Amino acid sequence: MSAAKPIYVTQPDLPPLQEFLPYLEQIWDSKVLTNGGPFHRRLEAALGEHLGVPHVALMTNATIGLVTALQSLRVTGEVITTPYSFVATAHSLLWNGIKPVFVDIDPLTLNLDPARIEAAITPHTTAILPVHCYGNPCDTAAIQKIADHYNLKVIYDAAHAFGVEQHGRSVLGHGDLSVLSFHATKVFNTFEGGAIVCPDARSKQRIDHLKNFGFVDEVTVVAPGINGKMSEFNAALGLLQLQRVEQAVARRREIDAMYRRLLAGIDGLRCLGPLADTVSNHAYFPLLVDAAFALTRDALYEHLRCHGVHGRRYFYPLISDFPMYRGLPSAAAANLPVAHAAAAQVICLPIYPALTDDDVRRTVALVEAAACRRTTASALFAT
Ligand code: T4K
Repeated sequence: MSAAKPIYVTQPDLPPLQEFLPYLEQIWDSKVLTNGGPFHRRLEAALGEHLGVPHVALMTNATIGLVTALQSLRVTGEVITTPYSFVATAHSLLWNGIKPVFVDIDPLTLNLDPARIEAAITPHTTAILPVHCYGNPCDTAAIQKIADHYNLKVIYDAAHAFGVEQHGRSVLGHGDLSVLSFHATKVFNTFEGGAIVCPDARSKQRIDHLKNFGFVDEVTVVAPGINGKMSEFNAALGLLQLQRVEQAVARRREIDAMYRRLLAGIDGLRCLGPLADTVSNHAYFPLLVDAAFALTRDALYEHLRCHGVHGRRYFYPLISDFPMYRGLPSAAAANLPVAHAAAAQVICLPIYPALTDDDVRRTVALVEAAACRRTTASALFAT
């Protein structure tokens, strides 16, 4: 075990505490803590403007956001989704009594592969739930074409995709709804939090009702809603975080470039992306480790850990391998070869604004040291 300072896969970016205190004083003075207060309204408007999207409904977190988005579009039956994601993606379907149908991913983006969607559509299919994994945009045009042809809804799990743009516009404008996460581990955090990006005022209004138990007014309940409201504390923090997020992404971009430069040329490693014509948020730094590398992905993960660098194997195990999903026909390994390969190869290296250049060099030096094991062995055989 290493005595060096541990480095985790991420660390939340926070404003100086003093800057938050005036916001807290306002909350304490007003005694408005939740239920759509002034900070909640201000953050919804500010996010709409910042992200370049028409309507934003703040939520308590992305998981409740996904559950609510599915409810709001009255999605039932079967929904096509990816096994290569955080488990909340599929859980949101089970919470709605919907059957997930897993479809394999594209080997280059690790997002749902549109070429495999049609074969999974049945008379019970009502929607597609893709994930912009690591913030890399899905093939939104191909997915929409299929959805239009089969009259399916599309809800994007955009938990990783805060601020991501492609072809000059926000990726959050695609599909019927997109769901963001503002969890502590995300590019933009409000401690816990999330939002649903809506195309029009009507869909936002339905979500606003659903996240408040279905109440329309004091005596009218129009749907079996849930409590999905963001508190004033989280919303106020979000306003402050919004002032910092561009700088935070800029530092992430530098770290991403440094990793790519320093890791280039090491046999058996591939950095995911970058994608053409895309403004990334650098939410994650996924590295694929293949058979040409000296160690397996898991051995590299343990090697880094032993030296205090805590990368993460996002997303291993696959969702389809968890007990509540593995009995589904679509969860069979033979149906998901690319996802299985990715789950066995990816390690996400630390990336967050406070990560120093020395931290990046230390992480890469550990990877290089692991790579040298094979180089040394091959050199010995050659002599
Ligand atoms: N859809 C997708 C595609 C998602 O990735 C997620 C969540 C969701 C939906 C659901 O969103 P939310 O309902 O959460 O809004 C983390 C997060 O808990 C989870 O939000 C995230 N995705 C997932 C990819 O990662 P863990 O179990 O890896 O988190 P944890 O607690 O091990 O944190 C990772 C590292 O971050 C720690 O080693 C240290 C650091 N950390 C974490 C927390 C929570 C801190 O420094 N401070 C903190 O407060 O799941």
